[in-house]
Amino acid sequence: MTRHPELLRWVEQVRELCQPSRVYWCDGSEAEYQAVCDRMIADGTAIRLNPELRPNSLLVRSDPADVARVEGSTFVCPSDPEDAGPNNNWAEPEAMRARLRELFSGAMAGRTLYVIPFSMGPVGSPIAHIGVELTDSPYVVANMHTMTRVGEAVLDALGADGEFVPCLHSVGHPLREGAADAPWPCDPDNRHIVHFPEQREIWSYGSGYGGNALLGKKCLALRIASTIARDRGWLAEHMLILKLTSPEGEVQYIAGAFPSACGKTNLAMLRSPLPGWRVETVGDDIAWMQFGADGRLYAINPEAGFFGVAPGTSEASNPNAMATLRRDTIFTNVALTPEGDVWWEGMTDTPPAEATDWQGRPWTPASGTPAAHPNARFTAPIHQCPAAAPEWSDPGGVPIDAIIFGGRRAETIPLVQEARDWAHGVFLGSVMGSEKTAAAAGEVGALRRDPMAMLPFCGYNMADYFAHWLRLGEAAGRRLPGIYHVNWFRKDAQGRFIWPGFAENARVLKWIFQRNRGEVDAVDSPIGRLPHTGDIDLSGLELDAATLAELLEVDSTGWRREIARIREHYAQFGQRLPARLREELERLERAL
Ligand code: O2Y
Ligand code: MN
Repeated sequence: MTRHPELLRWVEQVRELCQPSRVYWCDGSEAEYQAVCDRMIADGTAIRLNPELRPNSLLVRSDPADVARVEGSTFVCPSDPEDAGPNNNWAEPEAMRARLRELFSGAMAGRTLYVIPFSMGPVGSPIAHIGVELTDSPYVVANMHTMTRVGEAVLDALGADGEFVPCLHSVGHPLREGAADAPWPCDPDNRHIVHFPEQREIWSYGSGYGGNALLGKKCLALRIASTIARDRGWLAEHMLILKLTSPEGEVQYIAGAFPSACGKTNLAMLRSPLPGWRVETVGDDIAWMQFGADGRLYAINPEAGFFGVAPGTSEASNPNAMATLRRDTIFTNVALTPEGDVWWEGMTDTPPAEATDWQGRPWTPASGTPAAHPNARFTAPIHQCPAAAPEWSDPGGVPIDAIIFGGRRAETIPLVQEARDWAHGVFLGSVMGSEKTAAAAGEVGALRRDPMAMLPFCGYNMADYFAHWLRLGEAAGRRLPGIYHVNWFRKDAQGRFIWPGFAENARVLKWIFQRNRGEVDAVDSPIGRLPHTGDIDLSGLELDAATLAELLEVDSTGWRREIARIREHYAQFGQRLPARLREELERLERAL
């Protein structure tokens, strides 16, 4: 139990407001995990998969109206709307609190209020932070067990007066006496995912899904943590962290920011085709980074699991992910096979002859609808990943040697470019963007600028966020990581991808590694430093030097078009945009 009076007071206030039938404090034990899984099975929320094929694993089907993060219903509420910036939905904080109190009033009637003390990052790490999620969803409890560190050790670390982020969540579906429950209770018409950055509070109502409900992830570890990081001089980023080891046994750590649908999890778990080169995983989604006394930037992965997209994951695209989810996994919105195992589009070349789709309907390949929802997910522990680096849970973090920004761009943006310096790197991050795929809402191919892949996750005005990045690079005595921009998605005139991507991206990682060690030169160009074509290792690959040259060329016409579009993107930030970024843009224009 806790000795923390403020925590006890808050739980009592929420109990009075939400009127649950009981309060349960989570201890993080295996017995507790099994009990909430059994609860979900008894409630009709989950199905146990065939234990011989997928031991200790569940399939959960969500309500079809509650299948993804909802950016339109996500709010950031500082007192001054300018502090939320053009990148966030703002609402007047007191009006929003009044609305939330209405929504939460009696919202947990007939349900258990679970108190989940959790640590983002290894318990006791100087970079870690503690949150407490109050929720009426057993699905959230089970997922938080895998995604974070839950339990008594967290309460011990919190002590009587430690700092924690209060995270209140309800599915918004009170259970009236004698009424039957829904398999996936939710209130999709009234969803509110609300952040109060000044008070460091999160309130989430109406959705049970992923980023809306597992409040340690996007809400705490990115939106709230980004504001803490701004105030305290560190970085909370939407980045994978990987460890790259050369044949000589030299190690570098690389952090990478990519918008969704760019293969971030695949890159974090990549199996290198280059003899002797090895990639290991520290994290696939979020990095918290602080400068150490030696001036280096140290990163931890604040999470303990993967909440990965299932469709497209296969032995070919990501064998390490497939091995990770062989057991002890919660699958959400995938298809069920007659043998009691899971399936999704892209998992095998040949689909099953029959299955039950993500909505519980009979399905065959002739159905004409996907068997799994495009945003179907697996929740699996990192320690089950064969590629997990032993230091994935090191409390001190790993020293970052390079930061990669990337997007999905069919034209103009080269395979890889190196920033001249930190400020140029911040410029590259501030203008990055990605073209929409069929999996995302909106017109396919339309470009969405997504600076540092943080557009949906930066908890304050993005212009101030750029300034924060620039400031961090200006402090004396720092050994800053190199910054790079990559693009695996260039297409030829026929619309075919030019670069093979997936595991072959290891060839670009090798060049970055060698650049960091000063082992290869680069060519100065108007857009930054580019590789000599001979320095990208193409051994064993059917890609000739001329094609590589095309991937690395400076397309002046394309860049001029790009500059005009960057100007439009920057205009939304008005005078708040750091002058240094405008200067970088002008310098690029002059150099072209
Ligand atoms: O749709 C959701 O709720 C999940 S979103 C998500 C999950 C894991 C990693 N990244 C993301 C994301 O949207 O960036
Ligand atoms: Mn993400």
